[in-house]
Amino acid sequence: DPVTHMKHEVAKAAASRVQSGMVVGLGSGSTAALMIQYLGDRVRNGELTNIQAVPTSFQSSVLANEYGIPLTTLNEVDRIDIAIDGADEVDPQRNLIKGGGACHTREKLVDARAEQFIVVVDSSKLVEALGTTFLLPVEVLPEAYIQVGKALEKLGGKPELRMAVKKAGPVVTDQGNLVLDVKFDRIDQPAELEKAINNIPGVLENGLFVGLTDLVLVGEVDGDRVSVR
Ligand code: DER
Repeated sequence: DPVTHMKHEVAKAAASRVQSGMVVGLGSGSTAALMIQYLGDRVRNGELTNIQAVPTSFQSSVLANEYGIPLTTLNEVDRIDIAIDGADEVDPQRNLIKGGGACHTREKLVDARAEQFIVVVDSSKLVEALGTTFLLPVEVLPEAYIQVGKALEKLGGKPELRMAVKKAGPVVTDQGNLVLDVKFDRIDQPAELEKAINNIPGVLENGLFVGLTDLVLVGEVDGDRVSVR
């Protein structure tokens, strides 16, 4: 289907930008998963040598192991040359909402540290303003989710606890925390809202990625074209 085709095109385009010797941040989600697969192909066919990858989730670690991409950790590298990750929304200033896969805490650590942070999306993720098509994910300490929810309401949000599908009860993140998905009508000041939310006691991280994106690769509906923003 066209969306899957777009995801493949941008994932391949992003993976082709990785050069031998690089330290690469591996994003999470379905588009990043395809990128990891293309990267693995390039490692396996000998095109790419001595790269090291920093994962952003259990998902990206498992995929890297599956495709033979050598893994390292944030504390062992002195730089990240390029990070490639998906997004749930991209606004005209290239600010993002991420966290659809509940991986945004480690994603922001890696994406913010990278010399070049490349976002890979299909065109359905492009929005005029953040918050218009996607709830804002907030990772919270389990013992604080009710009081954090109340603080988010004071900021104008409507929080709901993210429930799991293949596990009874709420989604548990790779860090052992819970996720509140918060409805904001339209986020016109993402930088301010990101700071206000992360200042609430009990919040680990929220899905607003402001001023971090260097390049957005967009899979266009007309098939093979990948546009750059
Ligand atoms: O959870 C995440 O942040 C993912 O990167 C998400 O934002 C995009 O996932 P998708 O590529 O499966 O739509």
